[in-house]
Amino acid sequence: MSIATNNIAFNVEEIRKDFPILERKVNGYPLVYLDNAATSQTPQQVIDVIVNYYSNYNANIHRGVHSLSQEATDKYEAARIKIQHHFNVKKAHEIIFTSGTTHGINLVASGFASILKKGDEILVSALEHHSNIVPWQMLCEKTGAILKVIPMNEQGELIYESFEKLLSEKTKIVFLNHVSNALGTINPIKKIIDKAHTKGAAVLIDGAQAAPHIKADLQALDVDFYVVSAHKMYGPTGVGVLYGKEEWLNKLPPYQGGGEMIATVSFEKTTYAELPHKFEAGTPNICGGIAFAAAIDYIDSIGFETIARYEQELLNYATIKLNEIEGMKFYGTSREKTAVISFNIEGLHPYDIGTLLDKMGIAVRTGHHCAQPIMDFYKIPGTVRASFSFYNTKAEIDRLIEAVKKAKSMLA
Ligand code: C6P
Repeated sequence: MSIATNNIAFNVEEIRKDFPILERKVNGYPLVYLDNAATSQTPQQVIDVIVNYYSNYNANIHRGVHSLSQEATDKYEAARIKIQHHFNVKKAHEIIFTSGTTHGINLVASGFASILKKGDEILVSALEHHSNIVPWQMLCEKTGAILKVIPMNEQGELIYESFEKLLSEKTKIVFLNHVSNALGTINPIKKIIDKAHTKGAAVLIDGAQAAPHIKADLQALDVDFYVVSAHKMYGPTGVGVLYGKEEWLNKLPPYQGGGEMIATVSFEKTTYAELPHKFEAGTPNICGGIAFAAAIDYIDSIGFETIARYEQELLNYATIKLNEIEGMKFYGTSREKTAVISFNIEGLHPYDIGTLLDKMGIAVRTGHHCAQPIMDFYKIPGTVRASFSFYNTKAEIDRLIEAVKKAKSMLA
């Protein structure tokens, strides 16, 4: 299948050749990988960067005078700048390397312990992944701050009017995702950020599910913190970034102590390094950071506009086809959504469907998707979630449909 875009012709069959894993079989069937929201697959271009790092210049960074260390340091810092430009961030030191989204959120939540006092309020959306709930609950336990929840509607959208009512001078930070992992809903983050700022509240956006699909301009958004994971952006696991506005990062205390994050150490007193090193204790995932930048190059070589257009086409096709199956119920029907379909079939458990799909070579996620409050809202134990990427095809969606029908007849 090939679609015409501005001036590039996007040929999915050519793209698929970049992903060696898509060649493999699972349970005797060619793999249909529809679990991209959990982790995306890695193109050969990124795998090559990883192999090259360990084959040619593996060394610790920022500390050696020797050539390998210098080479690794240069590539790692170049990766930071690539990521800075990708997200249109003003200063490179506002990009902090982390092990992923979860790490980034914990870093900020833990730092806010020194800012919040008893009775302060923090607002969370009802659509969050556990990573963007639990660290804040822990913060509330520590500080006596109060967690308030912005509710959602049946379509899986935040109720903006409720957010306006909950927001007050007592609100110190608002945190929500750009895109819901369980439903695919794209949240109106710009509107929320601007409104929160009128009351002086900071805003943290969990961009884990948006980053593979939407190019966020962090200066235009005027967001205070934005967190992502490389492994959902065609990069490796164990690396991500936290963006923080310089003034906020200066206000927060270090998260972990150790090497790299200090200026001077004595038994009497330690002083901390400047940004970004203040938040980067210990040896980082050097290869991961460099490969993350390569993944961004890869995405850019296709282009976000092309990706969005193609993935929306897959989403529309899959939604229409799945909807023809009797007993089908979708969760998350927002008009603004990424290519994620969460569904159940009347009378069947999502886990049983997922297990049978796997037997037919189709990888989806089943369960609560680390978003139990969303499942509680719908009063269900979980859903089957098919999440699409630009390397998926309509033929693969046809296989999903046939497999769901087969699973249904087997379980009936
Ligand atoms: N969601 C999913 O299947 P980490 O594990 O730190 O890279 O990302 C955590 C995380 C945070 N926020 C959102 C919105 C997420 O979707 C995720 C990861 C995966 O939906 C694995 S649980």
